[in-house]
Amino acid sequence: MGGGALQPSLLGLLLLPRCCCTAAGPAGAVWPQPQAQRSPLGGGRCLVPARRFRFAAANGSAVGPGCAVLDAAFQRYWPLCAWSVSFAENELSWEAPCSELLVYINTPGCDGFPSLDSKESYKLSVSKGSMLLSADTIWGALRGELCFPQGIPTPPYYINETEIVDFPRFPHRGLLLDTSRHYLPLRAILETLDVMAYNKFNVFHWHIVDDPSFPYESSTFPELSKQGAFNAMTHVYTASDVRTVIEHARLRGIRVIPEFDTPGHTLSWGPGAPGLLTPCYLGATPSGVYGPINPIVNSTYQFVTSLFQEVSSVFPDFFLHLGGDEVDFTCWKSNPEIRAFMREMGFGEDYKKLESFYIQRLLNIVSSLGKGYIVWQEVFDNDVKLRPDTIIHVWKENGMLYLNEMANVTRAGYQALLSAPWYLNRISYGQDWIEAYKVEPLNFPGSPEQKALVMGGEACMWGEYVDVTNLTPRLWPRAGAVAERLWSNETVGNVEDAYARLAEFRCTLLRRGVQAQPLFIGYCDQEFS
Ligand code: CP6
Repeated sequence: MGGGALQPSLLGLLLLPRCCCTAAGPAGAVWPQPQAQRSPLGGGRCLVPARRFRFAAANGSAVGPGCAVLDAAFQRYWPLCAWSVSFAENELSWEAPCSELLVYINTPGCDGFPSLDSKESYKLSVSKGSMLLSADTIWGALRGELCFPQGIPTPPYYINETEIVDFPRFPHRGLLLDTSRHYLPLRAILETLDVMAYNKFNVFHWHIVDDPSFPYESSTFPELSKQGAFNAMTHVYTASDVRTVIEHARLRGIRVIPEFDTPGHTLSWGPGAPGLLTPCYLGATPSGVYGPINPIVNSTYQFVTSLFQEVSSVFPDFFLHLGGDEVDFTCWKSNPEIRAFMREMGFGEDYKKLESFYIQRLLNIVSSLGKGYIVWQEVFDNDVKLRPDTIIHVWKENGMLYLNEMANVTRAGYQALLSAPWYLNRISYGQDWIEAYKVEPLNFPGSPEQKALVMGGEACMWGEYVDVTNLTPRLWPRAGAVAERLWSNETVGNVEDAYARLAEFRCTLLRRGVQAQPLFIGYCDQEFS
């Protein structure tokens, strides 16, 4: 996108109601937009009596008090709800109070983890004197959010008679954080998970290690972070940190999928794992520089077996992200032993075959550990033999050619995830959330069966220029554009309408203490800072 001049279409937005000074109509305040919402014409409404208001399990609910997910949600949301900001006066004398929000959950289960096939639908109904949130599972109840609507700016807190029936368009709605280019303190990750939940994101893709640093503290190979972290004392994620992230995410219905990207993007692994990386050569002698993981020695496969054994037991999700992107062949080409191996294997000069040889063995190892896997698109592009349930993650932009890749991946029968148009680390002058918002993941030629293989997508925050100082404002509310695209109905796409709701949602985030950046000119009713 060009910088500088405002696009004409943006000028129209100047005329919109400014951020947050609108009375929060029930339709206006919700982000992402529910699948169906109606306010029955009886015009009934009820008052939320702030002092007495409570959440409770409904009669007959399969999940009730004592369920940590539910109890924690009640505790989190109470202070976030607008009606808790100040107490209405004389509230007892008002009509038809809604003094409680009842939660009804159909299926028992509270101790597990959310998964790709968790049922996330919910129904929220407000009628005279009662508010009911019902869902099939605890994960659906979490998507209902307990503040209804997402924030009513001023007392008294009336809620119009409303019914919301809601469910996600795609089951995988992720956010990638990169903790290798810059270390992100635990607190920043936990806060990001909070805001993800407000946006109905349900996957935290933890790009935890990469070339620059290895902050994951491995119990099997402690030297990896001792030698590979920016600072082995302060810039590591201990086993306890990782458990904290996983539980914080679980309580919000968010899956944690770690990425241990190989055979490229592994320079930081070298110092803590002697013999793992390929020594690059200058002529006949090692140059002292290292390349991708060395795919021709058995010790490599022993190492990755042990590492992924650990990772598989530490991270409960069925899926691991195995990377496989951007493998640079120059080092492999320079190494005489690798060249000899290529001849022996009959690979000729095709180093993609060597890459596939490594990936194939890795995939077998991970399969035998009982895990599923997600890989970046090169693994598919290079014709690696894949399990039919593999998920291919499309990341190369090539203009709009990523849609062709979505078509190719799904035509081959694989499930696909889209990230190519959603790099939030990349910024430009103007309202760049609009571009992300306008993306239509299914806008490629293909059969209905192909479209059904699109599991969703992920917004990415690559870390080259992002650390804890700018993470939050760069992410929010821009990531919300991706969240709505992945949650809401295909028909939800009007940019002016989205602008009004997103600007208001951003004010809600400020009220909740999240330093979300402004979309454009305007103000929030209450000043927070
Ligand atoms: N790091 C890793 C990155 C990228 C990838 N893998 C990347 C490169 C270019 C763009 C976006 C992301 N920074 N490990 C590719 C998936 Cl435009």
